[in-house]
Amino acid sequence: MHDLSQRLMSGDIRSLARALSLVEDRREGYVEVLKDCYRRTGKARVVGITGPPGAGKSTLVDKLIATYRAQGLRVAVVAVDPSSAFSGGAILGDRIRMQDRATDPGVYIRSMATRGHMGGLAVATGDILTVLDAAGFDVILVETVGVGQDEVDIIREADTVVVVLVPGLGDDIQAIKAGIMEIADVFVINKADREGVDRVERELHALLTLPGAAQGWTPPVVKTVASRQQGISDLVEAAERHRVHLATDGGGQDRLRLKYSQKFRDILSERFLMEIFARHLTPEREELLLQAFLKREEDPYTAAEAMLGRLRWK
Ligand SMILES: Nc1nc2c(ncn2[C@@H]2O[C@H](COP(=O)(O)OP(=O)(O)O)[C@@H](O)[C@H]2O)c(=O)[nH]1
Ligand SMILES: [Mg+2]
Repeated sequence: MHDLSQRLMSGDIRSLARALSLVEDRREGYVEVLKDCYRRTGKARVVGITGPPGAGKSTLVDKLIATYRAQGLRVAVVAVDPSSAFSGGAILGDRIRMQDRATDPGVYIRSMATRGHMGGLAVATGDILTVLDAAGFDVILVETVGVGQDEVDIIREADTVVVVLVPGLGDDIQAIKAGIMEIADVFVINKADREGVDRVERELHALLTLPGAAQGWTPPVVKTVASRQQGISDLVEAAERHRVHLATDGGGQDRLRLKYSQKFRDILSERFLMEIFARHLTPEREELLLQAFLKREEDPYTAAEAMLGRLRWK
């Protein structure tokens, strides 16, 4: 066993931080740490919180931390916010908001770098969850901005997906319907202190009662005012009901199977790419190939086959 694994599993927070960086940056030894951790996973429950920027996700996360802590549970938070890659502002804001949690040893908050993951952001996030699970956290909250495919993939790592909406986003409900709406297990209408709550609620219920919408589980709709701690216990309870549903209904197993078949394929493609790049494709070589593709002197299919061939005869 990697000595970092041993130490993070015994609760050493500094080793945990080092292991997470090792894994996130894919540095020497990261696979060993993941192998060690994998066997110790399956205990944490992962709750994903997604929704448009400014919906109050971080505020909700902060209140959820407080609620779970009051139940004696250890809580980790993974903040994945692509917008912070441009401004740096979002994450900083989150840090300040969650500052009073920073001194609690039962809480661990981690921001994900959103760029430079060869296997993709979702794969990196999944691995971070594996390490946190092995480190013994009871609840892991993952905050993402629900916009692109990356975020949909990340949120699929969660056992329970909470989609946060706010009043006054009527058209947006239609817009996010296709992607995030489908994977919502619980809906939150946050900022319920604002006008237009009834309208969002009506629209949501209309969507949820569409033919074929419900399959064994109809996502409950919870109204919250996160900034005033209202509705948080309803949200916790809704998430808990979903956990019980997953555990008792066959749907939970199907979901896990799907998740792990995806995970395995992701690992295969990432390892494959890493192997190719490490052994046979220097940046210079890649640049030459690119030039050749652009000039139509070479085609990418033949080039890919040539790479495959090299792996075979290695
Ligand atoms: N009026 C109102 N404001 C809220 C509520 N929840 C959060 N906010 C505010 O909305 C803003 C964005 O919140 P934040 O948690 O950063 O949103 P995020 O981008 O989804 O993480 C902050 O100024 C919060 O104080 C709420 O229930 N009602
Ligand atoms: Mg946020």
